[in-house]
Amino acid sequence: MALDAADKKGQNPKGALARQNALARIRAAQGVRPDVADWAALIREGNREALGQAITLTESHRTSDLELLDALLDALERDGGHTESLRIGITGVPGVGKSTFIEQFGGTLIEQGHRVAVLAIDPSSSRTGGSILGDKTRMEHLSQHAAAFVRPSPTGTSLGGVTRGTSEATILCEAAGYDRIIIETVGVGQSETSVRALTDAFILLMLPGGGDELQGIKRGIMEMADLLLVNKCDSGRETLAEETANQYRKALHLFPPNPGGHQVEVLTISALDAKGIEESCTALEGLQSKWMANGWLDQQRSEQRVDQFRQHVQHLVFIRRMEGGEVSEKWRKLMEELQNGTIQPFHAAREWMNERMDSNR
Ligand SMILES: Nc1nc2c(ncn2[C@@H]2O[C@H](COP(=O)(O)OP(=O)(O)O)[C@@H](O)[C@H]2O)c(=O)[nH]1
Ligand SMILES: [Mg+2]
Repeated sequence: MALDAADKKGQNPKGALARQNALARIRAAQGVRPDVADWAALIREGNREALGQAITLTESHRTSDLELLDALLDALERDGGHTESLRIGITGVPGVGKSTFIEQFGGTLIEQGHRVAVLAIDPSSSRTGGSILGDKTRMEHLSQHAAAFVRPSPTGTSLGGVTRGTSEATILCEAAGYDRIIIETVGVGQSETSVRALTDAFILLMLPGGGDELQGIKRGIMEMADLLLVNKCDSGRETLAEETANQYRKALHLFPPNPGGHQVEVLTISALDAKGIEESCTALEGLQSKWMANGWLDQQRSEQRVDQFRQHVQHLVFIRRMEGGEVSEKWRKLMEELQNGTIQPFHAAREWMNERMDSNR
């Protein structure tokens, strides 16, 4: 940041020029391998464009991109200087106010001196061709802040799960000096479990009322949460919100003990009126210090690394075997048989795998 400011004032024209050249090389690097050391240095300096382009690699399935990503992560790793980060997952049904909350919460974290990266998993639907929830994932205010980096990432038809690459995007953001990484889930389907597996703390947002039916949120998701926030506690819903919070507090007593060894708190907030945001930050800080003291933060991350390794192996094996396969005669034949119902999906998959194993040998 300080470097950027100096550059803008023309105090460091030589450095600015070198960085501009490096960026131009990264931009132009189609087919040509950009200089990974330069790229890593730009990310370390907090250059947004360099970070953005690196995150784009995490969304790619091309072997050459993944090789580049690997080299980049390696260069960043060797640089050392890791920030003490907290990775925070935010979940809740669509419309509960996740994006609105992140705008406020992120703003408060910045006021407290943190640098905030938001990886919003944008539910751009392959069916509607656009985001179901409008433009909220852009987080207009937060994204304009110098200490924030907001990156919507398409879930679309992602091969290998909604969040493949999100763990690498997190590492890239941390290397760029962001110490609060917020990941917003789509709030539908599988994304909660995958985001939970990438984060230190998981926050569940709920609506006032209907507490006993768990509002379509599966019990399993409530069990994953470290902090519960009843949002929209405003516009005459205050009493209802408090009642709902109490119902959840009671329900939580029946849950198995949390592996982090903490009592899950339930707070009432209004993301719209910025009520209860500081309390949410305080609750989270409390969890972080508790987990640092009892070792849960390290233990959980260690388990997550092993878990991610397994997933990456599966994914890499999959794309290696698939390479070019979709255009083959065998693939077309199996597709036809599947569509006609003359072959069972499991059998077709096994036949495909066997053929690929032979041809890749
Ligand atoms: N009254 C009220 N409305 C809110 C609050 N938080 C969010 N909203 C509104 O709820 C709608 C959905 O919010 P959004 O943040 O996009 O929800 P998301 O789908 O969970 O990300 C928007 O129209 C928001 O303005 C709140 O605390 N109170
Ligand atoms: Mg949203």
